[in-house]
Amino acid sequence: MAKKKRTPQEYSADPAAQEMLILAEELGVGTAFHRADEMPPCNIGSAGMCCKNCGMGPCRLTKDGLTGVCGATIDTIQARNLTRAIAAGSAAHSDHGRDMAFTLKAVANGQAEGYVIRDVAKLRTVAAKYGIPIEGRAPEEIANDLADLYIAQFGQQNGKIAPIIRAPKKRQQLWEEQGVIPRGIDREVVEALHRTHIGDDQDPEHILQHAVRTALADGWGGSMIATDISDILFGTPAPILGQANLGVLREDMVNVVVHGHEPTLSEMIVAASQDPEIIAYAQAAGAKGVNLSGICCTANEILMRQGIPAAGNFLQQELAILTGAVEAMVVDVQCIMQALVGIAQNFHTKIITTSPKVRIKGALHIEFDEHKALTVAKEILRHAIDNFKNRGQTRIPDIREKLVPGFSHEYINYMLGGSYRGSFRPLNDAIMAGRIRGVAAIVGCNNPRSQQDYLHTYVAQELLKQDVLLVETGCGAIASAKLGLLLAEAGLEKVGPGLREVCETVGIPPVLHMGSCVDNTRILTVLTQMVEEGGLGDDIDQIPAVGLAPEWMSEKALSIGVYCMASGAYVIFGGTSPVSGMPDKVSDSDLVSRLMSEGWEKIYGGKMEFVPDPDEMIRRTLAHIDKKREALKLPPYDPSRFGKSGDSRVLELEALPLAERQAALYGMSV
Ligand code: SF4
Ligand code: MSK
Repeated sequence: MAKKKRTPQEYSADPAAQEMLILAEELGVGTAFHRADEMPPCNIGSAGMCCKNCGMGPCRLTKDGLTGVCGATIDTIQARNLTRAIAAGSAAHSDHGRDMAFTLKAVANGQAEGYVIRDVAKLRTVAAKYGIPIEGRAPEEIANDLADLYIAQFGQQNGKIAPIIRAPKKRQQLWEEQGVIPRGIDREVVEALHRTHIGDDQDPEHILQHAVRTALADGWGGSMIATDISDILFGTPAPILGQANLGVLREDMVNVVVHGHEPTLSEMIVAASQDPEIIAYAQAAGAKGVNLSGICCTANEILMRQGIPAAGNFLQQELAILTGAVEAMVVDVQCIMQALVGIAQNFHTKIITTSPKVRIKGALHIEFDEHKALTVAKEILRHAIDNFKNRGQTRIPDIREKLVPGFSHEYINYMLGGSYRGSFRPLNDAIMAGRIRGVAAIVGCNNPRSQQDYLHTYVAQELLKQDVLLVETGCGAIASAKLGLLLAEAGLEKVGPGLREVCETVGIPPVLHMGSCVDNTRILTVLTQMVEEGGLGDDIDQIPAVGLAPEWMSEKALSIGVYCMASGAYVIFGGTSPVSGMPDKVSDSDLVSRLMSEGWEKIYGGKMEFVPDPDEMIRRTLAHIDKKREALKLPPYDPSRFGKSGDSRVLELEALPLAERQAALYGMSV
């Protein structure tokens, strides 16, 4: 059968990406989109029906009743495969958190060149949560104690990881009863690998219980640590104007694109790019200066805090190089395609790896060391500037969109209540009144098996019409940014009447960009604070809220999905289920899927489902929100009650003659 090849418009919903994909075809250069067409997924592996955990296999369980050579059933194999993926995702996020903790330790001891503690207030708030003394102590002393506490969470053997105390009390009690509170972050990841080795844990339900504990070690452990320390060192985000899409690249400047996940090096590159010595070096090379932009979650980190533009999300890493205008793509960890080196060979772009954990054959390696970060950052920029003279023909799409990112949970609290009485009360009240029907978090990756950005933005736009407030992170947030949904004035055209009133009153976009993938922990904090505020039940599972990852692809996404589920959220993934089993479901092969939906819902109040159709995702999201509203005895959603205040009411009144306006305002007769 001939392979189906899609058009650039079918590959991506983003016109800038389409332009680059047309160019790729003209130049005969392949990208992930093309490779996805040429490499159809293995339908045995993608459904979780293959085990290669030992040398007696791989065993492919394609028929009813088949077992592996060791006797493992399909349910056991699917539970093991899923748990291994979650362990990898949890490890990736958590190892990022560990590196941040070591950086904090170095900063506290004056051993990290160029770094300072930018958010002392957050340092004190976080330290106080754990009983670290703060009064009368220098920030460095507090930071040293917090770094020690956080470093200890990784190797801790018994007890509970410290950040667990930040979850709602009732949730902590439930986790305690279920035996899923992580003892130590590394311990849960190691045990996940141990349990899924040949001849260990064979009971799917028991294996999945440990998958939950491993994912919680990510969400309420490694990721939360990463977010806390990034804010302490680089500043807690607050709204700032930014730009997104490939049109942020500049003809007249040296373009350096930072890609990956960790903010430690990229923040230093931001500082170095503004150094007069570097600007002069760039000018001597014939450029106006260094233009920095980001891809993936490194983009989100520096966009949230510094307003540095985002060149795009995951599937734009290769397309940025196709512009011919990128002097250097500087990568750290996670979501970096090996194909970058091959595609860069068609242009002058240098791929520079920087993490001691990541090398790619053919890339230039300049190792990052937080003890001399500014020196390393300047060295990288000099390489990029030296490469400017090698630039050939360029084709930068003239497409970019403004956005306002920077909605940390601290800022949301502040914007709703003000600096002296920060509070989630107005948000809870708006949900209780029905102005906001519910909240949805749209997070996660792009996947070239579906049209880039389409699922993210279609689901987002439909939910906005239904008065659902959106919070977004990762590549999903960049997809919405490219469409202008992260701007108050652009986004408000497209939202329901009640949500529109709230956004106009508070002055926010209807889609709040909350950061990178590790920053999904900010969403956990928002949900916890909504519970603590009162009126929406006493645990996260009672809040009318849903999490969606419409275009997921990474193992980290699976870990995020499971820790959100275990925290009480209904989580919907798009694309293919890694545990779908036999297509006709004639046997027990959907046991794992059922355990993850009905089974987990009975235990945790949250569930996780894979739903490929976007309209069905929306239907299930709204049904869940309405079910939770009903359980809380809130008024049923009725958009006709709203839209009579806010800007629309002001405009309506302004159009009236004075006497009629006064009558309407003060209840006087005309
Ligand atoms: Fe096959 Fe069992 Fe080995 Fe897996 S662990 S490859 S099912 S024999
Ligand atoms: S970068 S994990 S593609 S969100 Fe965090 Fe984007 Fe997914 Fe990577």
